[in-house]
Amino acid sequence: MRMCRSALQSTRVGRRLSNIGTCRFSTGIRGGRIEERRLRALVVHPRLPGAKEALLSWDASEAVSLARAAGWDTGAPWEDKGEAAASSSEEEDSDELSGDVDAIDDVGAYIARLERVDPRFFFHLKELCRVAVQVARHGADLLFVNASLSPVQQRHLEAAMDLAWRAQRRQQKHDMGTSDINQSRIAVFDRARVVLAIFARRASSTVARLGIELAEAQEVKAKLGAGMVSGVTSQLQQVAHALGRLPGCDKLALLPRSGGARGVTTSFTSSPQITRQKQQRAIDEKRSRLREEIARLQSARGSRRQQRSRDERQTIGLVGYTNVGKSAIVNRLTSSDLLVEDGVFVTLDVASRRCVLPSGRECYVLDSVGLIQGLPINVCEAVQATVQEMHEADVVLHVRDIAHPAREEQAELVREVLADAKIDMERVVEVWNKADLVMQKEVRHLHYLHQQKDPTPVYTVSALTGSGFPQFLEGLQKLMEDLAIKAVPGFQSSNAVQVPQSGWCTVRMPQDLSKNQASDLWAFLHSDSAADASVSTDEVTGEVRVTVRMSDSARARFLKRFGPGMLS
Ligand SMILES: Nc1nc2c(ncn2[C@@H]2O[C@H](COP(=O)(O)OP(=O)(O)OP(=O)(O)O)[C@@H](O)[C@H]2O)c(=O)[nH]1
Ligand SMILES: [Mg+2]
Repeated sequence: MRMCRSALQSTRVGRRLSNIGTCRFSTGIRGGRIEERRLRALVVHPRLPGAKEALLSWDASEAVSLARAAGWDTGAPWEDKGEAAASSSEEEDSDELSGDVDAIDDVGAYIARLERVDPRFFFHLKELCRVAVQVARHGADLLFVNASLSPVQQRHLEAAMDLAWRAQRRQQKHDMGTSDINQSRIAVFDRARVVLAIFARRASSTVARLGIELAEAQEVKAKLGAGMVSGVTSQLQQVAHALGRLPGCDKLALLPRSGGARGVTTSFTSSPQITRQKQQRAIDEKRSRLREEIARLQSARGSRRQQRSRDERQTIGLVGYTNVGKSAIVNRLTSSDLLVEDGVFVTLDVASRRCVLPSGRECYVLDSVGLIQGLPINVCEAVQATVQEMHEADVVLHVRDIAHPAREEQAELVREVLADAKIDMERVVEVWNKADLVMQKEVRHLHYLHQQKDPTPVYTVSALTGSGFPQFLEGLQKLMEDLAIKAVPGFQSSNAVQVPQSGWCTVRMPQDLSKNQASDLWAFLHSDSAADASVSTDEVTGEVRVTVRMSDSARARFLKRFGPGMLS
């Protein structure tokens, strides 16, 4: 056994990496092979005053989805819920702190009801003890608090989780005679950190990976600023007291001999301030190195964007809360096969596809990274790229899951992000997806309510069945044409061109056109409106006539460039 332990400790997987994205954990060596299992997470959803009770279970299940997207096991510890409750009923009777398994709801999250947020631990003391007991009892490898934690709260929670970790080891020793399992301490994640863990796990591009490294460096710096664990000894003793009731544990054995927890016992060779300054300097240097590298790589992405704008095709960007069906809509519009899955953050990078509108006009459609409450927009490169792309899109489709109970909250968050990014709301159109899951009557009612507040048209579609797409495409085309006309120089000024309705028209090509003029004209007709073009020659005058279907915007551009003489 000793051999196994040392071999295990010497492997990278044996120790949990400090990196945000770690999701696997070695449990030992059997038959010469390292056995791995997924990290177990205790998902704690804090229920704070003011939160909608009706959305409680959705919010908790979203937290569980986030943990699963990070690659963590959220189910296993709770499957023996009844068993755990029965076996420990004796202790629970004697102490309400160690009970409360009912607080783990059907979706697998522990619901912590809080009156207010504690500045030191996030949870009030009683709830903190409960959380620690849950973590210890179920052998969780990490704690995910579905909220935003300050660096101080994170540090203090880590100290409390150290006690839970000691309790886990003692329990294992008590039950199995060994405490080899779970060599690593219990990490604490808040919502932003989990999002980063998801991106870290699945980041495929170099920019994305560097972005994660930058976020990690920022986090380490914030933690340094939070200082040491101090002034919470009595609270930690209370936690140890609650944990001491678990089988094989006793309060005194849980508290570290120095009387503190991780952070308190750290020894410094020089003064703490000097060491911290040195560490901060090193982190700052790393951050500026990473920023430079990211900027360099992003300029390459910028030139790809310029390439798109040079070929004059308009761009439609899709934005929306995660899991609303953005990729499914892009697939339907462009006959692509982008990954579509039920879960959060399935799409982790912006993708561009070509789409042909009913008029035959081509444009680009951009799928994007979904947004979510508590998303660390400033540190997540992929999310920043999404916002940037939306900024440059001609039309932004705000996709909403109309069947979701939290659809209004989700929409509000997206609108806030668009407003923060100063995206012109005139270019934003709402697309209500998943209409197949909602009764027609309800959709009509929702339309009515929407129209009371906002007269801009919304499109109701189902990416699954294709319903609503013909009207959606027509509306989209019209909007893009209107926007293109506005973009024509001179529009709405004193010498603005007169733009007739779109449709068929005839271009008469005089015989005295120079070679250059003729080729220019043909190039224009070919690129902008050549679909269904037919060419004839007047037998008497020899004039060439091209009958083409032109959109309003193409017609406006034609008139600007070649004048009204040739068009009828
Ligand atoms: N019933 C129904 N399900 C849909 C519809 N559109 C998408 N879905 C489902 O919704 C889930 C999410 O779809 P995606 O297209 O991956 O959603 P997304 O917005 O791209 O999600 P992220 O990339 O994670 O932000 C998948 O399970 C789809 O099958 C729809 O119109 N009706
Ligand atoms: Mg997607």
